[in-house]
Amino acid sequence: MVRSSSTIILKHKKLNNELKTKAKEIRKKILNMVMKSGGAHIGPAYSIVEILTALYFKGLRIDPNNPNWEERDRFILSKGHGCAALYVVLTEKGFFPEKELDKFCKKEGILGGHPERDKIPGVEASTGSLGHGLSIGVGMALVGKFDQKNYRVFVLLGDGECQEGSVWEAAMSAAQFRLDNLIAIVDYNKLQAIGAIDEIISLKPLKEKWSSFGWSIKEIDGHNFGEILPTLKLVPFEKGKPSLIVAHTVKGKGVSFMENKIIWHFRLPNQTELKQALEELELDK
Ligand SMILES: Cc1ncc(C[n+]2csc(CCOP(=O)(O)OP(=O)(O)O)c2C)c(N)n1
Repeated sequence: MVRSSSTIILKHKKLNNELKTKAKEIRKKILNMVMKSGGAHIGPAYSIVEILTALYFKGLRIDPNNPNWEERDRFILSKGHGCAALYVVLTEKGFFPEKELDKFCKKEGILGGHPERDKIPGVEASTGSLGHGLSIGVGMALVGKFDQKNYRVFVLLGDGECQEGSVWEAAMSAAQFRLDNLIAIVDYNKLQAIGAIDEIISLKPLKEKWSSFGWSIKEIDGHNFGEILPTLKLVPFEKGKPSLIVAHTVKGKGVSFMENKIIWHFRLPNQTELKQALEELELDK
């Protein structure tokens, strides 16, 4: 008995370490990709690397060889400006060749500054105009219920994005329709494009707001695989209710001078900063 529980702990440790290594690789590839194109949004992408890594490598039921498989789980990146992270994760999973990353934001490529559903294998919804992903997710989840399918719909939202009224309309309908096949994740990094959420329109108390809208909630550290993976395993948190994961994150996570600095919402590093960032991403942190 003791041996079997220590074997399980070791297995979890090994998996978490593998995913940490994967996340580090993904951050490096994001940086190299945006440097080639001159298009940025590094901070918003770095904030969601662990969430996407956990979803795509351990959470979602998907088949990269059959991206339109009817039974697949659906994932919507509602904060479409964080797409650099999604693109790298999709290539790592084999949805399209890695060389596409070299054409990010170029007219000869498929990867635009915001994700487009009809161009990119694995992208379920075109996003970028904030506030729409959850409504699209409600529609997909509703169809799943009507058609008696077992797929789940995951929607990743920005915290600033939650200031949009349409998010709350979608949240109300999801509860009304008892969509326990819908899981929203809020990337709660406390910063939006031009400042701190609390100084612009605070979301507090975030958990209580969603809960009063009829959702079942769990709160986690959105960079810790030891918390993300077990939480994903628990969905739906309650039968008959949509689930919300409030993921506490850091904008620009992984590079010290980018972390929590609003300027890295848009900025591209100069050569000295690039070198430092890549060096830091090599370190075991
Ligand atoms: C409807 C709409 N309004 C404004 C924008 C411009 N915009 C792009 S990113 C962003 C900030 C979003 O903040 P948040 O949701 O907190 O995401 P984060 O930057 O932290 O990833 C804004 C306002 C947009 N894309 N869509």
